[in-house]
Parts: sequence; C-alpha cells; structure tokens
Amino acid sequence: MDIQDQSEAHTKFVRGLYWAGIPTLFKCDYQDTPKDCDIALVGIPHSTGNGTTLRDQHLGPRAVRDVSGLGRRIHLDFRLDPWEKYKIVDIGDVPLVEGNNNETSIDHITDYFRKIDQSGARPVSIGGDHSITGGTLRALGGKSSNLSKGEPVALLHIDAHTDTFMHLEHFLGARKSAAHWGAQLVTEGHVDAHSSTQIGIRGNPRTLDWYEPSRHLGYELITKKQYDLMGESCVNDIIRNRIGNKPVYITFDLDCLDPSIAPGVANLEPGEPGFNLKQVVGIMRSVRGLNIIGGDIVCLVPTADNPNKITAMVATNIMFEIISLIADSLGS
Ligand SMILES: [Mn+2]
Repeated sequence: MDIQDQSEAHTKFVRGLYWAGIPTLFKCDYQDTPKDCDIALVGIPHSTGNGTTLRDQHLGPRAVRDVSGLGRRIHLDFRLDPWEKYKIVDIGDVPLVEGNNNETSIDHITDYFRKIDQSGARPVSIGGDHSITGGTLRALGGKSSNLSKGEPVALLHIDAHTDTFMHLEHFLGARKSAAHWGAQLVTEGHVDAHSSTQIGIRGNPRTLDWYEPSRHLGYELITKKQYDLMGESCVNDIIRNRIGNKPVYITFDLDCLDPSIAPGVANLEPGEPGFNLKQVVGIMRSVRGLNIIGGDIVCLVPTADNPNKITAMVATNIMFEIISLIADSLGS
C-alpha cells in the first residue's frame, strides 16, 4: 500500500510550502535529462574557481532547493504562470567528480551544458562561484551552439566586479577562475562584448586601471555610481540597444546587491551601497521579450547566510525572475 497521498490536491498543497515534500528547485518534477522540456533548472555545486576562504559556494544549489518551494508563484506583472504554461524541470546537479580541480570541473560543466544546449531546453542554473559562467557559455555561445545558433551571446552581467582580469595569470592557481571568465569568453568567441553590458560595479579598486580590460574587450561598463546618476530607463535603453536581436544570457552575481539584503554571498563589497531588489528587477526587465537563452545566479554562500535564509530566498526570487523572463519571451 502506498503511504504517500499522491492526489492532485495534496501535490498542490505541498508545492505551496517550502519545508514539505522533496526539495527540488521550485518544487518542479525531477528528471535526469533535459530532453523534452522548455526550461531546465540545474545546480552547479562548484567553488574551486574562487580560491580558498569562499569555498562554500558549492552549497548554493542545495540552499536554494531548500527554500525555493516558496518561490513557486505566478508572475503578477507578467500575468504569467510559467509552471503551467511551460515544462520546467529540475535536472539535478552537474556531476563534478573532480571538484577540487577547477580547470577539469569547468570542462565538465561545459560538457554537461553541451547536452542541455543540444536538447533545446533553456537552462537556468544556480551556482556555484562565478567561474561556472565560463563553463556554461563555452557550450551555449559561439560556434557549434544550438540555442544561440552559432552566434556569440550578448551578456547582461549584473555584478559588483568586472571578472575580466586578463593580465592575471591565475587566481590562487585557478586559471578559468571567477576572476577571468568575463575576458576568456570574449577572446574565445562565446560572448560578443560589443553587445554586452556589465552593470553594478562598485567599491574602491585595488588598482586604478580596474575597468580597463572590460572596456578594451568592448563591454559597456556601468558602475553603480553611474546607474544612480543615469536612472533605470536610460540604463535600460543602453542595455537593450546594444543587444539588438542577439541571443541574450543573464548572469547575476548576488554581490551586486546591498549586503544588508544579501549578506550570504562571496566577495562582499560593503564600502558602497549596492542595488536594492527593485533596481535589479528593473535592470533584468530591460531584456524582456528578447531571445533569452538562459541565465545563472552565482556566489551564494549559505554558511554565511542569516538564520532565516534571507539570501537563499533572495536568490530564489532572482531565479524566478529569470525563469519568468524566459517563459515570457517563449510566448512572444
Ligand atoms: Mn562579483
């Protein structure tokens, strides 16, 4: 005799509670393949791209699985129920069997995302440190990519940092590191910097030439201070005009947020106010209706979070926004 009540009413009831039932991402069904789904949710439990003391970033996917039942909502502004309208599944975590070897792990992420790319599902992933974006976009953007039809992607990169340290040979031994990916993806042909924008950069730099590699590569770089002066609609026009009709990928580093609303993240920049949620949601909506092929949320450190898991819940809400933007664009 089954002891679990599998009735529709029970399933619906459990899906509305984050602490009950099996904690998949957003209480989606789990399947071990991206086949036959519209949006594939995936965990990337990786932290060796960010060196020593910030290693707990590999715990990010589990923390979001824990609370994201709470985020299984209908998008009010879009009047959209993404869960009803599209097939969205949790396909589990990238198996990182050599997790302590950053370079091999990034290659494993790329291999895994090639399979997602070939399936046609649009991936939204939760990291993991920011080096994971180097892994995903080596598969999703540029030659041989299916979702971007062989084109390099336009990146909407929301972050307190540039991650384009071209002249740094390695970061504590990591070469495809959280500090390098933004440059490597451009020089290797996976990201079109001239269509891309980095936004939210803030804090005192270690050297005065901090912004130069990004600008040399062709990125539009909008600091947090510039955003405050320019305002949302001006900034969003810049982002959208650069993208044109290119495929778009959103990468969201939680450290772009003010540490008071997202304390459990790596590489905190507490010296200058970060974005609030209204501001980042506004920035993300600059790409509404465009061909958004995927996105990621990175740098969650659950062991530094508040006891009420506020950063994991904020990460959940950002992930919901990206899922909804993709679902909304699939229908437009
Ligand atoms: Mn950052």
